[in-house]
Amino acid sequence: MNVAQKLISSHLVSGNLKPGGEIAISIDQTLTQDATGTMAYLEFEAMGIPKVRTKLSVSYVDHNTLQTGFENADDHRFLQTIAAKYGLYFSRPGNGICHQVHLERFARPGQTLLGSDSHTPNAGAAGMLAIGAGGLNVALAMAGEPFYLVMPKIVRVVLTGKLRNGVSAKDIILEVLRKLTVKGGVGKIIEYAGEGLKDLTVPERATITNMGAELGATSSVFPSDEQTRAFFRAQKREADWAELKADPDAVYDEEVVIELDKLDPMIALPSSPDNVKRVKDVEGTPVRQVCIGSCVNSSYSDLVLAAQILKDHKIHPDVSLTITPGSRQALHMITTGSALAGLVSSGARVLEPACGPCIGMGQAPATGAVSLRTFNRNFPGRSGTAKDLVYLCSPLTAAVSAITGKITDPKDWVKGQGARVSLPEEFSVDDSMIIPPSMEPEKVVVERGPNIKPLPVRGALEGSLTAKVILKVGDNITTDDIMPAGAKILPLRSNIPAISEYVFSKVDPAFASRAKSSGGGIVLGGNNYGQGSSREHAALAPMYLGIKVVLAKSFARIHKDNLINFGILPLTVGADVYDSLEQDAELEFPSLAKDVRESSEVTLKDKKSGKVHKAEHGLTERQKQIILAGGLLNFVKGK
Ligand code: MIC
Ligand code: SF4
Repeated sequence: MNVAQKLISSHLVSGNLKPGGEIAISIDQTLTQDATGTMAYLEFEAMGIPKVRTKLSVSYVDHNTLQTGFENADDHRFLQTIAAKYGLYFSRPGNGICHQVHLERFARPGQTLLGSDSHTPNAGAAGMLAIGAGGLNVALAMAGEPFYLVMPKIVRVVLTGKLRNGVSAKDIILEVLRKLTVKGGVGKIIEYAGEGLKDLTVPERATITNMGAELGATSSVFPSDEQTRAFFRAQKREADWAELKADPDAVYDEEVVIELDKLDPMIALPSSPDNVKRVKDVEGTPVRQVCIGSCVNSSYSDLVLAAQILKDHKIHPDVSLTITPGSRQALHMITTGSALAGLVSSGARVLEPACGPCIGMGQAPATGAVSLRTFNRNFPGRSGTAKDLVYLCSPLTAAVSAITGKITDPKDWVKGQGARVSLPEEFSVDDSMIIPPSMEPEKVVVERGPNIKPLPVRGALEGSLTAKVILKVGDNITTDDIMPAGAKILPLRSNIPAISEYVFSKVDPAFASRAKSSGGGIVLGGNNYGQGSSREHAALAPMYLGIKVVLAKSFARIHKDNLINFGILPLTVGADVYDSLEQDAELEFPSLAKDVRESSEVTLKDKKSGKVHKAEHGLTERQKQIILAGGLLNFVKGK
């Protein structure tokens, strides 16, 4: 067996390892972050279970740390008190980004982790099976239920040779994205192998598994080897380490080879993580902002690497440089070493350990300005500026370009000097900002601010339906398009009526009012609809507005699950049907519930042309029951 198969088979509750079928796996650990966590805990509370039933569950605060009003602070209090009451660890605001902290302090080789954030596979760097999912799926896992998914194909990515000076882990994953695209990983687990692994430290591996999310992959995983052991030793928890390797005769469904010694520094151009070119190809492009951080590139080593470049220079007068450490541990270590001094003297603006600019929580770039970021996503407008020009690259490329003021290939710059940072012998370990669950849970009172509104639910699926296509969109629509984030909208994550006003607001500002005035409707999308984040608000808020069906050429995994979880029927249509339907088309589904129950296809009629089409639902038996019940909560209550 390969590593992924070993992880799955040791947790298999139902199904088998043949790709394409539905399986269920038991979940050892869960994580949530604040922007998805408030809903997840409201959902968990609704299940009436006194204490989480996982080996470990952690609630992080990292997204909504900008407190421009009472909302985020209220949510933090809610999350802290609910964690204390229900047996969760609570990582306080300022302690760092969930994925960074989880890897440092909680990841365990051989175990499973389900997180309500799409970059949860970050922990795959430590030989875990780590999967991102909607908050409701995570709430069910906390209740001890298994997680259902389609058994993925396993892709082996073989890394041969050694990285050259100036080339780093970020360039590896950007190259994988260039080859496979943002939909190339859908229905797959990416497993890394080959001699190139020997030199890759766990934080470097995490850069690669983290951004597997951008491939649409179910997860990404590395074996657990001596590098992993060294990381656990340095984190002072070697006892948590266990070896996990593929058998020598392991088989894979697909294979990709990356020759590390031929790899160049890579860069994703606006505005998709797979729009990847060599840095050389865009060298000289003037840069106005450089941001180093986000869960993909904010480890201690990333920051030290940037500091090594920046310490003897001043940043270009036209560049604003921000540094966001991924965790308090990383911040503490650059503070006690000399790295922070080097960064500060270069002119960097140092932000608190959190998601920050990655999710549009400040640092929106200037109009028409190129922003060079070490982040994982550059979806249009995500930075907070309309028509933004965000490029994604490694910390090395970012640091060098901050000095020159234009996109610069770091390979030429770092030439003779060492451009790697080895793993420290010891990380500075201080878990005092992680609060353990209360010893007297019955005495804990859950604090609920006025921003926390109850969860809306819908009724059972309609027997028949007539509704209008109220929006037609193209390929690769992201959840940032459907339910934007940023400093203004994120604080409304625990208030569905309020946040629903912003559904599709960047694509079509009249969407919410049109949905309300037409009593709901249908959305028509192209390929890979709903790529990107795990935010269930991208399903929950449209459901609140009355959206009943999404027709698309294909769907991204997590968003499809979220649609089903909240009773919106995802239907797949061919290119001919997509082309023939205009926005405003009125569609009739004469036997909606019956079709879902009894067939794999749903019949729909275009009222204007009179044409009858078939759309596939591809739902498993369990998913059919969920959709018919009007969503997962109704389904669970019914059980
Ligand atoms: C993101 O990177 O888009 C987020 C914000 O972390 C999301 C979660 C969310 O929207 O709360 C994700 O990746 O799942
Ligand atoms: Fe936070 Fe950005 Fe990572 Fe999402 S991708 S968890 S917003 S740092």
